Amino acid sequence: MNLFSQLDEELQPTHEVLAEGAVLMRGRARREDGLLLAGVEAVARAVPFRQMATPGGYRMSVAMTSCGRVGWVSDSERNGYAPGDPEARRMWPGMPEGFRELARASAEEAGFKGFEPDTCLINRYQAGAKLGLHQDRHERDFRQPIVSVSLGLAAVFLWGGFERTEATKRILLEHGDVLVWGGASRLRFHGVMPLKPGVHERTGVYRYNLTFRRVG
Ligand code: MD6
Ligand code: FE
Repeated sequence: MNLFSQLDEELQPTHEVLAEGAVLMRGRARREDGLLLAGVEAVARAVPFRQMATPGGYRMSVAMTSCGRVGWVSDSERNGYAPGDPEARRMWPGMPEGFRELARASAEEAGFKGFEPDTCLINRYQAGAKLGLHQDRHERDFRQPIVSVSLGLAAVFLWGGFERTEATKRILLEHGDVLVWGGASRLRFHGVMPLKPGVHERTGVYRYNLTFRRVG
């Protein structure tokens, strides 16, 4: 290995194609982590994280908030996108500085040009929190990808197929990893295994996941 390829490896986040339309860019957002975490903090000051109820009558172990034109709302009656949090009686704040640009640039690097997210959902996990297998299908146009950014403690992501019962692959998502998925992979089932307890130097006992979407 010469000096240049060594430098190249350190500077270029790796692009790993998981399946058609799905690209994992390890470490892609690491150098922007300060900006992103400051943004998360600002959003949570406007509309605090909370563990929402599900239409099935459960309480999610993951706490959520959102920013952008719309955000995610779930309660015992319904779930979907809404302009604000009905419990906080607040509109979602705008996307913090740098969010939109990171999403747009990451999508483009993965082959999705012209991605203009209108929301960013923010998930906060603490030890034991998990997300069951699901598809993301409340957005209008499935030709638009989703850009997912992981911060803080690492989590095991379950990467499935197009039926809930299909076998899943396990992918470790670490601080700064960006996963862009769309195209043929857009409706794959996926989830997150219970978070292992730990302490991360940037986020303490939490893992955050930001998903940028174009809802409509
Ligand atoms: C998470 N992510 O990583 C949960 N959905 O905490 C998701 O559910 C997700 O990462 C759609 C696209 C990318 C994702
Ligand atoms: Fe999802």
